[in-house]
Amino acid sequence: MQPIEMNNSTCVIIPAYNVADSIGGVVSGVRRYIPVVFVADDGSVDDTAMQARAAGAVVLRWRRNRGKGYALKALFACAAGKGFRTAISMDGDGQHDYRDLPRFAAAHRRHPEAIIVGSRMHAKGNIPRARYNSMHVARFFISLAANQFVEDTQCGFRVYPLKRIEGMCLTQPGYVTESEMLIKAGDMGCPIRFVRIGAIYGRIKSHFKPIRDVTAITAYIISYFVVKYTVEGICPRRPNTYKPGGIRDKIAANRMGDVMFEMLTVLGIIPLTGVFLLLFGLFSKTTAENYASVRRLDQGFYKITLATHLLPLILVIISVEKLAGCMGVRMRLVDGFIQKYYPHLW
Ligand SMILES: Nc1nc2c(ncn2[C@@H]2O[C@H](COP(=O)(O)OP(=O)(O)OP(=O)(O)O)[C@@H](O)[C@H]2O)c(=O)[nH]1
Ligand SMILES: [Mg+2]
Repeated sequence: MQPIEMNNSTCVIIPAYNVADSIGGVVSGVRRYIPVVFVADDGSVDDTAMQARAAGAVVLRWRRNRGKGYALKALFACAAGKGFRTAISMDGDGQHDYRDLPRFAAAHRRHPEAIIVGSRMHAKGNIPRARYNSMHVARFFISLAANQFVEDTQCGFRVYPLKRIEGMCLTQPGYVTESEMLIKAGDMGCPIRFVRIGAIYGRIKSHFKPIRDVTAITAYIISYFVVKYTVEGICPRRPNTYKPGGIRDKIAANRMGDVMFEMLTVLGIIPLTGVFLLLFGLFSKTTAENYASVRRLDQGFYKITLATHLLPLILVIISVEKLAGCMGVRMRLVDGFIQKYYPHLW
């Protein structure tokens, strides 16, 4: 096994929570390619930290569990503090195969300025149906916010040029952080590329709670769009709207304020869409080429509005499917629905 030619400026970072069974194998596998591995374990009640250390990782540990996003932020700060310029993030539960590392390294050499994300979307058959569908819908909205198509927005196997991370203010907790990073990086003009990897599910235990985490990601994205589309509406030719420390970050600095803002934007989405429609239709006469990110898409404004307003209908369809399932009727309505209304726009 050859160490990857990524010079000494690359390390691997792994958030790990109660993954004592898998973390040793992940760390020792990774170290066959990249010698420096940082693991962040916050509050695991098993031997995660001990196993990671025994396999040769440097372990950051704190007692209270603070979520994947917090662990990632600590890992980025640690990697940058030790002088690394690139960090490759992986999961510690064995869902990412360290033998894919050379392909990530090759993609990084081809696109040194880009964030490279693993993509499992081609392996639909290996992903639990509900998870795949949520990934499909997330991809539609996150790609829009990031101003480019991102094939799999929920994969944690990624290459980050650390200067991209240092240039943004990360405010969201838990599983929202990784979506926030793609949105902000893309909305600052950072290219995002992908490498196809396998989807490993099966018996692996997940801490991702579909209702809690999908709701949190959706609320954040909607609130982000409200700011983005206000800026795009009043500024000409301005597809990249994110500025570190700007209004969205200021609101998010206070957790309570952030939650309130998200609730208000979600509840107010119908009148807000009307405002954007006015800006799109009327303001465009005075502000040349406003909504630059939307205008480059075929029927972009119409499709985005439709997709946003149909979100509650997905929950209704899922409930109907569940009800039918209880009566012994197997329905697959939601798959076709999201394929139709959350299409690839690029
Ligand atoms: N340090 C830390 N790591 C976490 C925490 N939550 C999850 N992780 C780690 O993050 C990685 C991904 O977590 P999962 O719960 O499997 O989430 P996921 O892979 O996005 O979701 P699935 O696709 O359903 O498996 C694993 O290595 C977890 O151990 C946390 O609170 N703290
Ligand atoms: Mg997982």
